[in-house]
Amino acid sequence: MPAVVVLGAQWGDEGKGKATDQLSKDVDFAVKYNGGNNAGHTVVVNGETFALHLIPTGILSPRVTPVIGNGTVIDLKVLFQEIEELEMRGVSCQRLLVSSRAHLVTPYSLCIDEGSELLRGDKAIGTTKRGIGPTYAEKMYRTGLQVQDLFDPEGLGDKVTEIAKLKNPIIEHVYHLDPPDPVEVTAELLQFSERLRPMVTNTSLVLNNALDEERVVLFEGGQATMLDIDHGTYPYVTSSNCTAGGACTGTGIGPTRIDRVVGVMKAYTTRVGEGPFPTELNDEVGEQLRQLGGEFGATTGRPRRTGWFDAVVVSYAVRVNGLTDLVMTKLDVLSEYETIPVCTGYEIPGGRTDQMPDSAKDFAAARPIYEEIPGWKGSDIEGITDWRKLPEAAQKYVEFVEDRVGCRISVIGTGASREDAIVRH
Ligand code: 2SA
Ligand code: GDP
Ligand code: MG
Repeated sequence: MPAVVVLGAQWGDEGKGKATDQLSKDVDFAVKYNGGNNAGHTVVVNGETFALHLIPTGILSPRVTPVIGNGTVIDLKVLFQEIEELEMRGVSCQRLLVSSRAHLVTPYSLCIDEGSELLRGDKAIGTTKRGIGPTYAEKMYRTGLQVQDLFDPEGLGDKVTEIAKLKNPIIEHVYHLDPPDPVEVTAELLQFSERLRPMVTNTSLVLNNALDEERVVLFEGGQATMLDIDHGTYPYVTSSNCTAGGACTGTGIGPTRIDRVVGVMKAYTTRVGEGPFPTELNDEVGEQLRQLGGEFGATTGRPRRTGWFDAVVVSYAVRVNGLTDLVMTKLDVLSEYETIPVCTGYEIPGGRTDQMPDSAKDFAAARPIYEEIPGWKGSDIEGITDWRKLPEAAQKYVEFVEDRVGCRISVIGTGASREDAIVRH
């Protein structure tokens, strides 16, 4: 498997961190292709918990070279904090490479994320307030700052002044926040440039050369299919391409180089932030799932919304990403139920469907149609690593989901630790 993409098949927090960590033992390069420090990937190694944000999860495996690709947005202060924290815990960040074309999150973007969410009131997106959307907006508006700008102090100053000219009137008069001073912002950015310099390179060239030499490259998706700017539940999405295509545009490799696309999904569903969620449980069952699954944001600590597994969502993810395999995580969390509902279709204004509605209005109105699958209540499956040791009802649950989403489930998670998984294929 020279090039494999690992991405979220639902609304994020499916356990991509753990899934990529498990694959990392055979990997040479681990590449982040989208998003920034809105991401939170949790990996438990020998009882120690690591939460990765900007740095690829692959950093935890000594043989892996971690790469932050051009499709990402970087808050330098957060990046160096993360590096320091990892180094203090004995994880070396010496190997980290950063694309010279990645974009920089500035205090202007942080102010706009904060201000616009506040001003939008009940129409807010529920962002992580890490400046992600405004930084991608700057990129598309062609006034963004790239990593390489850090090595041209005069040019950087001019660019920051230009951003301040365009953004500060809005920050001050519309959002009523203190407008950042461009001279201070430039100085703050420049204070990181010499520390960053040894990591900065043409990562597209590095990765293409690595693939030419048949080295194994793993592309780590941030957020998820349903949060993708093009294919997600727009406007309740993040501002990057989380789907498989993003691995190409976000790193500078061609689609013909990708061999496998692995989607990670929970055995149920969660979402953090606003937006439609047909199988959401707004009752004590939802609260129980949240507690059993420990469903709280790995970056913001926000309680995640919870609901039953939605096969319409995941079969859509299979289609838009061209998934070759699925990883099902957190099957152990479902051990408390007599029967487990699985959504296999929706009632929408035009009738019944088992396809993701193309219209946002139809999706917002979708009512789930459930099939009840017998549970394995009373059997503790935590830590099981052998398929044959899973209770038959749990095997049937996995096979039912596999059939409804139309993609093989190659790995099943049975606990948070690195080794808690059943590998089937
Ligand atoms: P943003 O900040 O502009 O990307 O927010 C836009 C939407 O994207 C959602 N989003 C996420 N959803 C799930 N997990 C994410 N990472 C953290 C985690 C989230 C946290 O791992 O738990 O800690 O709250 C993530 N990042 C962005 C976000 O909720 C908005 O709906
Ligand atoms: P990511 O953003 O997709 O990497 O996922 P997060 O790390 O934000 O959230 C997933 C959570 O589930 C983390 O706390 C993981 O430690 C945990 N986790 C992953 N796989 C499993 C599993 O199979 N069982 C259990 N119980 N927890 C898991
Ligand atoms: Mg997460």
